[in-house]
Amino acid sequence: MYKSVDQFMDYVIAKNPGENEFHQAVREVISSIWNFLQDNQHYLHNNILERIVEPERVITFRVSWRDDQGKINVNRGFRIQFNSAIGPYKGGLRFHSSVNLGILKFLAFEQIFKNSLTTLPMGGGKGGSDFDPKGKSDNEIMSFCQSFMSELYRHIGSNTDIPAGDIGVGGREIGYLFGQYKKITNRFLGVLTGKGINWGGSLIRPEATGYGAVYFAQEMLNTKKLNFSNKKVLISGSGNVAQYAAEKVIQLGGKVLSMSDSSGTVYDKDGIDNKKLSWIMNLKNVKRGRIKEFAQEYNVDYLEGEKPWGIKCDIAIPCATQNEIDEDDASTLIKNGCICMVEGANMPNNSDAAELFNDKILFGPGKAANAGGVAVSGLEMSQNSMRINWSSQEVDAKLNDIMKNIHNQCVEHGRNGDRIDYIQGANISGFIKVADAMLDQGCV
Ligand code: NDP
Ligand code: 2IT
Repeated sequence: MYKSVDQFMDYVIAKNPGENEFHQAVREVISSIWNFLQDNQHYLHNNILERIVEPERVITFRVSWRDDQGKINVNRGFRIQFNSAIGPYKGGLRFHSSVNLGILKFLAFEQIFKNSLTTLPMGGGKGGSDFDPKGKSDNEIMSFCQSFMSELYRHIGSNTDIPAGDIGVGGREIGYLFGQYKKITNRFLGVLTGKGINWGGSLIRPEATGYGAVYFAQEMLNTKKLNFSNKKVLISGSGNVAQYAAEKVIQLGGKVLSMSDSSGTVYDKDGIDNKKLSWIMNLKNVKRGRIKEFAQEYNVDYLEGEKPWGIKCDIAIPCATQNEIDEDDASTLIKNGCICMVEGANMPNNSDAAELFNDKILFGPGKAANAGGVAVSGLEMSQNSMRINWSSQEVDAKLNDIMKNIHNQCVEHGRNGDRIDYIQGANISGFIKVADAMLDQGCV
């Protein structure tokens, strides 16, 4: 039996060398549930810890595809089927040049607890490729997606593993992946979520992660009798999650001061309003341009190569990628008056930054705050099984309820005097359901 978090982490690190993001995600979960485990020794006696950090299955495969010049390119494809104790594996696909085994294992590990928090029956998985979609033609994206699915199809299924989008995978990619799955198997199944609305998709799935993060923030603010009205909000990223977080903040009367991409940040002192946001959506989703073009079009500041965290704000919603905020950024944000940090992205704060925020201000960890996306994916699966479609209002109301429920779970297991430790609350709640299911199902 492990005597300390450090001793357990020595085991994890020795067994998974070089997978830094995975170590980071595991350490966060294990340290925040450690005291709970000491009071609930049956989890330790049944060795749930070693079992829960070992993926049930890891699949890697070659993806060969032809570019527009006719040259054959090779990428690596992955699917991590981490835990199926409470439902079929469920989680997104990421296409980004940085993708490697350690990053996908961190994402799949987080997904186990996130999916558990949603209250829906979904296990944890993640996948993707080191394919870089930047600058690729539509035809090249399709060629890659078809080749990727030509191998992935044999490992997934509507009751086995249901992938969706993540960085670099949106509606266009899900369409090409679904088309290839259907062609190979001759089956029209709910085997992917984030599908187009005319062929099995759910209303509100594109909006769900961003909206859900803002609903979660509203719940956190509410514990202090605060709300979004007239609050200055920093958003990073300008993809799916960022766009709909911005849309909801604007609807609730907040002022969105920034958005960004990997090249830099736009700082709009007047606030990005609905008209400007729809310009950005067209830029990113249709023209596939850079955020700098927004600064040129609307004559606002462009901070080349910078992140938004030096700008004074009340609320920060990072929606780009992991470890985009370090301890210095966190100190600056707190010093500048930030009262609430909501993780739209997965693990956007490094460990030191997350700890600082969690001690000092309202801190919504990703596995709770961004669970709205996968929650509505779960609702898409339900609609597919029933062969019906719910209205936007119905799905949005269910999403709002789910985010409130996740907030309640964080309060239940994270209350510490008059303070709520959301990291502890989310991890303990997420863990109990999965660990109990593993115990029920025996030594598998
Ligand atoms: P998109 O691909 O739609 O957008 C990603 C955005 O983040 C882009 O603006 C991109 O800029 C920026 N970005 C990506 N990587 C980096 C990097 N290494 N450095 C700086 N900027 C970067 O992805 P999503 O909006 O779907 O995902 C954003 C985050 O939200 C991720 O952490 C994802 O895991 C998480 N998430 C997504 C969910 C979903 O349903 N889509 C659900 C829950 C969490 P550029 O174009 O220059 O690369
Ligand atoms: O990180 C995430 O939760 C996602 N990318 C969404 C996963 C999903 O299955 O909708």
